[in-house]
Amino acid sequence: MQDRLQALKEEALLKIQQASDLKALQDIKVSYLGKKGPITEVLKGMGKLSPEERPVVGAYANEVRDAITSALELKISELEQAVIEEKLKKESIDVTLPGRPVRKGNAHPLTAVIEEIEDLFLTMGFTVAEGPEVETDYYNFEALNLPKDHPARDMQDSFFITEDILLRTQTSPVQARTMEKHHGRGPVKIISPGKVYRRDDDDATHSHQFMQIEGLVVDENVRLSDLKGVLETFAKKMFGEERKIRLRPSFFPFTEPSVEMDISCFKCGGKGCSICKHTGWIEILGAGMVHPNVLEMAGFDSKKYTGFAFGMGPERIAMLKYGIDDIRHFYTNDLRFLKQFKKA
Ligand code: 2NL
Repeated sequence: MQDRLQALKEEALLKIQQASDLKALQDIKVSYLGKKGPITEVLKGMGKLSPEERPVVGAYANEVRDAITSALELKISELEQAVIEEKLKKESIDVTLPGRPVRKGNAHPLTAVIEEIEDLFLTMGFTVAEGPEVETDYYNFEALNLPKDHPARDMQDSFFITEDILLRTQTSPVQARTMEKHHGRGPVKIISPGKVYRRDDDDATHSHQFMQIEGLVVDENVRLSDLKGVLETFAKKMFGEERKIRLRPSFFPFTEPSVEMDISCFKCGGKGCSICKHTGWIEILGAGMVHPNVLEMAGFDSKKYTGFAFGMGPERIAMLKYGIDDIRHFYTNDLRFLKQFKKA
């Protein structure tokens, strides 16, 4: 009986050794250790043995079963490990391969210029303020010292939606709204970039829709010299440290006094060329000291507070800076134009 068990053990261990998949091992398990398997058969026949032989054979039968069981378990885990390794090998990726190139776009030239100007004023302690493009007559005109029927309203021919609502003609309403929110307490120090609308026939230098950046500072003891200092810093940072500025008297209904600022020509340095129309100077922006009526209407005591404000057109600045000859290029989205402003 022991010989028979010994033979079964060797046969089973050999088959286990040779098995190449989990299914074959399962079959071996069933055929050797199952209820109808040879080992069970042997154990069933133990009744015929003498009482002395019985425990010896029983113990050996158990030993054979354990040996087969552990050989099966070992082989199963070997095969499972092999399956995992095979999978890992097949699915491995080469992390050193170069990736697929991502095509990078670039900011629209107007966006780039506006962000450059914003950054510049942020370094001088300004914050950026925004507001609605559809405005009331009050914020767009009246709060800025332009009562109904004031002749200066003609300077800004407008798109009215109703008698009282229009597309803003300037970003000044943002400044008026911001001042109101301060409830008569300074300081206010903001720039307001954004889209504005005026009734105009489109041509190389005019558009019915364009961008504007305005700035406003309101506090105690703000003077024209402060305006000059801030705008000179802006001109130098934007157009080169060697720029000179010049202020000429002008008129805006919301400022008094009002000025126009020129910069010395960055192309010819002041000698005269086609960019500066042979004057040596280029007009860049309008500015002035905030009109007392505007301060009072926004809730500021004009005896205590003074302020300066300015407004510029980013299109004009971008056209000068990059030598663009037609404002319509900014709005027609021709990729041959837009792609020229990719940064290196
Ligand atoms: C120009 C001129 C300017 C302002 C805008 C302003 C705003 C408030 C009060 C006073 Cl709330 N002024 N804005 C002042 C002077 C000039 O813009 O030529 N823009 C393109």
